Amino acid sequence: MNTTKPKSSKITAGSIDTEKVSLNLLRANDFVAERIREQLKDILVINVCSSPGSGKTTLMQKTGELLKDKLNMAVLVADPETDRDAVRMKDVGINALQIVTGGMCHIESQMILQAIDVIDLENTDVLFIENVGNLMCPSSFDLGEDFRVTLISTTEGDDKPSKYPKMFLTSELMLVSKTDLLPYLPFSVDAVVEDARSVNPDIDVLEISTIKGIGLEEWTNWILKKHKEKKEK
Ligand SMILES: Nc1nc2c(ncn2[C@@H]2O[C@H](COP(=O)(O)OP(=O)(O)OP(=O)(O)O)[C@@H](O)[C@H]2O)c(=O)[nH]1
Ligand SMILES: [Mg+2]
Repeated sequence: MNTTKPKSSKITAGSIDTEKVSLNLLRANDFVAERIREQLKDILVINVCSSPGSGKTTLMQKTGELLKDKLNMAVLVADPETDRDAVRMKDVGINALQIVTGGMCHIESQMILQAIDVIDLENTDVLFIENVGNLMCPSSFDLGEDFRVTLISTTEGDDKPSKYPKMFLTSELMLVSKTDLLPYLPFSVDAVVEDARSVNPDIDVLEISTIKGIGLEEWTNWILKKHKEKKEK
């Protein structure tokens, strides 16, 4: 049994500690997340979050291409409607399953529990969960992942981490995406990193441009290292 505190109980500055003063309404979600963690103990599970359109699916497509000779990957991808993202991934040969949330703004762990029964995980080393595009709601829901990775694209503005703190507080890695657009935008990488670290001093940061291939070696090395560490556990 994992004894570390669930991510749902991580609180941002100024918020109320529900553990002490009221019911933790996410306890059922945390319980299922723990079952997923036990079931997927041999697979590295990464929950990929961001605002809509920050480049999650494009990154998954490219990651599949870069890792295909090293690791078998699968993706569970959630959107409120359509199967467009799963189709995009399948088009490039990735084992992907679409979760349509029917308008819900996040994934809950019971959806993952159902999905892992359907997707073929027999030969999977790394399971990515592409969350619904949203910097708010997904942050409270533990999906049984080993790591949470949040993209922040240069088009979103460098002041976002403190405005949506729980997502950055509960993420192990922040990917500053679309850096190819930096010459055209009033966006400071230093400022966004400082803002994210004011919320979560431990957050790792990588700068990437998926379409220009910048920072992707560091990203795939990060995945390979985490996979190796999990295997050795
Ligand atoms: N300039 C630039 N555009 C990018 C990059 N990566 C993705 N895009 C573009 O950004 C747009 C959104 O990319 P997606 O990969 O669909 O983003 P997403 O986060 O999966 O979107 P949702 O699933 O709807 O939340 C597309 O038009 C991509 O081509 C990048 O590195 N640089
Ligand atoms: Mg997508």
